[in-house]
Formats: sequence, structure tokens, C-alpha cells
Amino acid sequence: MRVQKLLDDRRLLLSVLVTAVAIAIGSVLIIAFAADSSGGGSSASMGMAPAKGAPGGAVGPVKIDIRDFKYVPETVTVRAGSRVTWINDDMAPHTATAAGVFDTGTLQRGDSKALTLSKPGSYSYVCEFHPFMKATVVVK
Ligand SMILES: [Cu+2]
Repeated sequence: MRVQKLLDDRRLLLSVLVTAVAIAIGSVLIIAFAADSSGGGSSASMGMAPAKGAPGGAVGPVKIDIRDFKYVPETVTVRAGSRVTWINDDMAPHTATAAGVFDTGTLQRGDSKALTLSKPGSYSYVCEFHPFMKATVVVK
């Protein structure tokens, strides 16, 4: 009786082990599939990544900070139709004015203004209050 019981226990243990191994293999396969599909997703988003390169980069939307009497970045290149936002972080009021092309109007501290630039060209602009402040937007 005792020997028989021991054998039964062993069989039970063996079947439990086999089941555990099967579950382990199954979950490894599921994880591998999940990793594979998420890997595909991340490589797709990596393909999109260059579009996010805003400062001085290729495609809008783009933000330009005004601080210490400078436009940062000083030169930006955007695709036609991009929205460009100027944000005044200075104490002094500023504008971003390209005569006859675009004008943010007066931006007080903390103000921002978004303009859509749709016509290709290279536009240098200044601050109406501080004409030594110069920068360029290139619209492609
Ligand atoms: Cu200014």
C-alpha cells in the first residue's frame, strides 16, 4: 500500500511538472509574440520620430521661445502650413514681425501667439520694440 501510494505521488508530481513546463513554454511564446508586435509598433513610431524634431528641424509645429532678448531657436525651418508659436518668456514685451508677411503683435510676458505659415520662403523677422532682435523662419 505504501509503495503504491508513493508511486501515485510520483506520477502526480510528474504530471504537475509537465503541466507547469507546458504553461511556462506557452507563456514564453505569448510573451515572445507580444514583444514582437510591440516591437513592430515601436519601430513604426521610430519612423515617425524625425517629424518631431522641432528646434531648427524640418517639420512643424514649432515653438520659438523669446528670452534674454533673443529668439530661441534663432532659425527654424518648417513645412508650408505649419503652425509656429512664439512664446515670450522675457519681462519685456516683444513681437515677431516680418513686415508684410506675419506679425505676432505685442506679446507681454507669458503671452504666446501661434501663426500658420503657408507661403514658402525665407523670412527674417525682428522685434518692433528691439530691432536688434533678429531671427529667421524658413518655410518650405
Ligand atoms: Cu523685443
